[in-house]
Amino acid sequence: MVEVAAQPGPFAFEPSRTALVVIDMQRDFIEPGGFGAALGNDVSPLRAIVPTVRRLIDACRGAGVMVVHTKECHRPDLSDCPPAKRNRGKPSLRIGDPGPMGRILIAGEPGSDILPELAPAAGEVVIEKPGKGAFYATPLQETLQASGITHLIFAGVTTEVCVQTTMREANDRGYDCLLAEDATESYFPAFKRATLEMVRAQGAIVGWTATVDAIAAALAATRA
Ligand code: TIU
Repeated sequence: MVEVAAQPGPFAFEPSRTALVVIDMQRDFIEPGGFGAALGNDVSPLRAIVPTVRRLIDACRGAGVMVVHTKECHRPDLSDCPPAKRNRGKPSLRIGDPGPMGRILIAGEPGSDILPELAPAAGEVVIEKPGKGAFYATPLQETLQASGITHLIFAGVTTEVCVQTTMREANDRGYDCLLAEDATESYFPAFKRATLEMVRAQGAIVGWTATVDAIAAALAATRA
């Protein structure tokens, strides 16, 4: 068993029954000209977490923790993009429109790619998801069950949208969840702060939070 110094208390897990879920570290959310920028956001704060996410991925790989990557994207014919999603708000480019990194949020386009620094390793699961939550309309639950996974560690973007939605979905499916505080980011600093607090409030109503240093130290201790 590994025990991480977390909030609101220690988070204990068996590495072989745990998966790291890296949410949507895609060019479309982190680089100019993608979906995040089209929504009117300054995307630059998100890039700052890339080395920390990388450190967490490496720590998990080294300890035998399964690594799963997700990508928010839609089929080229938009058959999995509800008009309510595509027509929401007043973005400069809508889902499916051509942009500088190809069509916005479309599977197979350069913008939908995971950042090269965080590229999935051979054999790692990549889940393409049409929604904010990674369990909705995807094979994630079956994939985790087939590997005997009971605990999940979360990283990625954005904290209060796709990360939090997926953590809540995971809770209802019976997983214990840990959010890596400095390996997640939001376009809105106040929303990130609030999400970390609401996740761990009420005795970890959604889950635990811990730093990547704390998670990596706990994983390294098991290998020593
Ligand atoms: N807009 C925003 O904050 N997020 C998303 O649209 N998707 C994810 O969080 N991945």
